Amino acid sequence: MRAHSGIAALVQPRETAPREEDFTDALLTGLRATPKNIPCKYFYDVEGSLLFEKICMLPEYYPTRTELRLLHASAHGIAQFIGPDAEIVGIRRRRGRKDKTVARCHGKSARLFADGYFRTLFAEHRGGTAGGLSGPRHPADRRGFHARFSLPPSSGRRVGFFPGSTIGNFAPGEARAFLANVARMLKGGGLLIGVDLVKDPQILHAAYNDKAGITAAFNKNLLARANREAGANFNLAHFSHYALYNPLLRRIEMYLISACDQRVTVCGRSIAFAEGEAIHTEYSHKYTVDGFKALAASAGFIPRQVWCDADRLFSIHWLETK
Ligand code: AVJ
Repeated sequence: MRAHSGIAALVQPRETAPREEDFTDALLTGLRATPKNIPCKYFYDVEGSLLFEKICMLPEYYPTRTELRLLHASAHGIAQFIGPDAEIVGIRRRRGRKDKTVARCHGKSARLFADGYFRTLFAEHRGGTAGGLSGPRHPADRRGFHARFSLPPSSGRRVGFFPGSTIGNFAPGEARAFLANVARMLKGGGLLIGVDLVKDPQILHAAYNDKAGITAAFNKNLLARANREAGANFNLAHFSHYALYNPLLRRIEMYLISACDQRVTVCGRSIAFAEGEAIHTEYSHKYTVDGFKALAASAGFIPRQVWCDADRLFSIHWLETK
């Protein structure tokens, strides 16, 4: 399916039809498991998506602005690899009926983001000027996406665009499986993917423990959402945000920690929490440039180019399919 703008959504074939009860089911399953967990895809309801947009603008959260600057600074080189006749495909992971509004928001901002960026890329590539586009924009920024350029007609060569280091939410094995799937869907084309890098743990720690407490609110929103949508009665004051960088597994690990022995009702079921007990909520894996290239190669891609910022905080990889 090709959108009018030239940006189509690539839907993962493995995803099944969404159901209303998905969140409640996943919540009950996760909270009955040992250790307890809530899948990170449930962060992004309307509240959570707004909190995430705030995270992206935090002084400590370097990935978004670094990636945007890098995309802009590397636009000419990126455009050379993409070529003039590609069909740019935004890759989305999130779907779900309960998440419909959110999915729409996400889809829309992702599309605006990709559209704006690739219009800039192509305009620069062809020596034009992108009307109204003077620099990198935050995805939430609606200004600047009205460039008068249209993408060149598609020759059927597909280029995937997967920014934001969302790939980091997968464990490396899952990431390989996901990339192998994407490689199949993009056969004959390529993938432009943003990947957060291994770095000084202090920088990582600060990025997921911001002073304003927005990441804590984002994490706790899972419990607030459970109260709103899954008939739960979590007392948010009785849980705390805990995020750390695990340098051996090269990932941020995010948890909600129970401050006391307590029982919480979720959809009519009583769940016990011991003092200090953790609910795992997210992993955010970090890669070295070579480590990610090796992962991409093991998924069937040919790594062709990498762009990094001067501080080596973030990377953008151009991967080709065989
Ligand atoms: C959207 C998955 C890339 O891992 O940095 C931000 C989500 N979690 N702060 C990340 C997130 C806490 C983000 N990703």
